[in-house]
Amino acid sequence: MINQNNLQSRLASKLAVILSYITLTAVTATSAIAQSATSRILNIKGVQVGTATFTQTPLGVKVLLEVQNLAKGEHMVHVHENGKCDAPEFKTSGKHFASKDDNEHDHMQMMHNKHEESKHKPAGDLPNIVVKQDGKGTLTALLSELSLGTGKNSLLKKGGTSILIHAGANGKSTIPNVDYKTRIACGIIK
Ligand SMILES: [Cu+2]
Repeated sequence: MINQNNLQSRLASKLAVILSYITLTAVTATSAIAQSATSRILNIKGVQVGTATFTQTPLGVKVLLEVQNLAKGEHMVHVHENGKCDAPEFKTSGKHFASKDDNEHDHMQMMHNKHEESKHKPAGDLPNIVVKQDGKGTLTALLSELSLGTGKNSLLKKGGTSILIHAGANGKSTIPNVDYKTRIACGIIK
């Protein structure tokens, strides 16, 4: 016959082990900075045309962008300042995402020389993606001034951010009769 007290104490110690495990898991999960984020990129019709993955590294956020079913040629790609993608114009995604340092930098530049436009690119600007004949393209890049942390320069900041693909680059459009700056696809970064 099993002693009732003995059984109770054995159950209690088992419970203690389970509880400490749960606590440990919870602490680990909440204290860690998000190490990666992703984005499903949709065109103006709501069809997915790309995926972006963002990974935190000591040097900044590494970006891998893969697209399909886009017009052949060079397309501008930027992180925009709002986590919104309302088709068909994607205006709600806002302007290019600039870090706080960018704004200070631009201000200093303007103070220094009012007539010369700042050459410093917003922190969220990526290199152009080149789409091949088959409609596919891949881009890897590093956003050195941005993070996936909790600060103002985070891609996961309050209000979110988005990744935008434009119709062309360097004044050239990939789509006939469509301005090269036209926003053709958008994905919220989560
Ligand atoms: Cu843009």
